[in-house]
Amino acid sequence: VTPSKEPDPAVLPAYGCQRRTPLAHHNAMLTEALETLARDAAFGGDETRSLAFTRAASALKALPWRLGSLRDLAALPGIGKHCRRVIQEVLEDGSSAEVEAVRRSEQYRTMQLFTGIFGVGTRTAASWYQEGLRTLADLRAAGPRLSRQQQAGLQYWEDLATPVTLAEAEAIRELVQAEARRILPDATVTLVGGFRRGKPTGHDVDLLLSHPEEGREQALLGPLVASLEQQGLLLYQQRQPNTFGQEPSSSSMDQFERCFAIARLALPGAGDPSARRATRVDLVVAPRSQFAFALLGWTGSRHFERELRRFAGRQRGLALSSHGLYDPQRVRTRGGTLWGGWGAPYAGTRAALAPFCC
Ligand code: DCP
Ligand code: MG
Repeated sequence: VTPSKEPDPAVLPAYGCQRRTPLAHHNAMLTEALETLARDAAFGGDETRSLAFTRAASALKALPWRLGSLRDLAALPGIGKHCRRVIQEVLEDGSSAEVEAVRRSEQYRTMQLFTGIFGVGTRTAASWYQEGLRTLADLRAAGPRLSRQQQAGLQYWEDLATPVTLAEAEAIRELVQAEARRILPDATVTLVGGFRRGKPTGHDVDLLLSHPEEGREQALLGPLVASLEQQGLLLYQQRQPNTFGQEPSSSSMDQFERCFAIARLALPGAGDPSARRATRVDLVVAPRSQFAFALLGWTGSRHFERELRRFAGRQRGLALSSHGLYDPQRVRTRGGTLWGGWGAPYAGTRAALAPFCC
């Protein structure tokens, strides 16, 4: 493919969800620089700026050649002035002074460390930083009031900071499925998240649970978690009920029944059979009728999902969530917020999603 000098939707369509984005791409140095700035902007609470950097990185990941000069940038959609400046610096000098300064800064490093703890979001991490806390030892000693989830995150930090491998994720999926099928013989357990996108490692194991018969899945998670706990396989678990159709959805999070857990599992292939490590596991339960959308929504990446929803809204006039694809004209709202009780899903669901599902 020859680089074009004009934005060329045939080479790089405008929406991230329309582009083929391989795991191993041609512009890693540039995308890592831009993603550092995206994270830094998010740490500072500036989501709009963060999204601009993420968008630029996403376009570069999909570019089927190595960007050689700024002129070639014309072919890419939505790259602003600031991004161009950073890209130019990296192309000319091999690195960007701004990005290097961010990477060295105490604030960025501390925010990376704190937001990497299970249960700690950007706002909490920022407030700890403002209080002068800098290390895990500071958190343990000075002890801001930690939630049960954060305590577990801190306690098992070392294990949880070690990437989970695909072999470990598969082993956990099999164990959970065997246990689920003891409770409901036809239960299904699907590995989603980054592993479903072909990543060789991840920060957690995302599992989507379902049952071929609508409604039967409701009897699954309680007994499953109890049984895993009884066997000493869970170090932490926190369950949330399904709230679909019951209350307004306040965040971008879906409303499925779920369990955030830390599992304590044997390491596949470890010489010592008692060798175990703590691993973050998310169990999400979807009824059959919503399974396709849950699978799509939980496969990620976050940016792909965001772009898919933007595409659905702007290009098709439809509202997409992990629960379904809806005609907004028929969606009920409460206080202006879309909520779970959305009425009947859009009739053309399968046809509308087909180009993006596979
Ligand atoms: N997801 C989402 N919005 C959220 C939470 C999750 O769209 N608020 C989707 C997209 C994610 C997927 O669920 O890709 C799983 O979430 P993770 O945070 O586990 O992300 P990944 O699995 O992609 O990354 P990692 O490999 O680090 O686990
Ligand atoms: Mg994951």
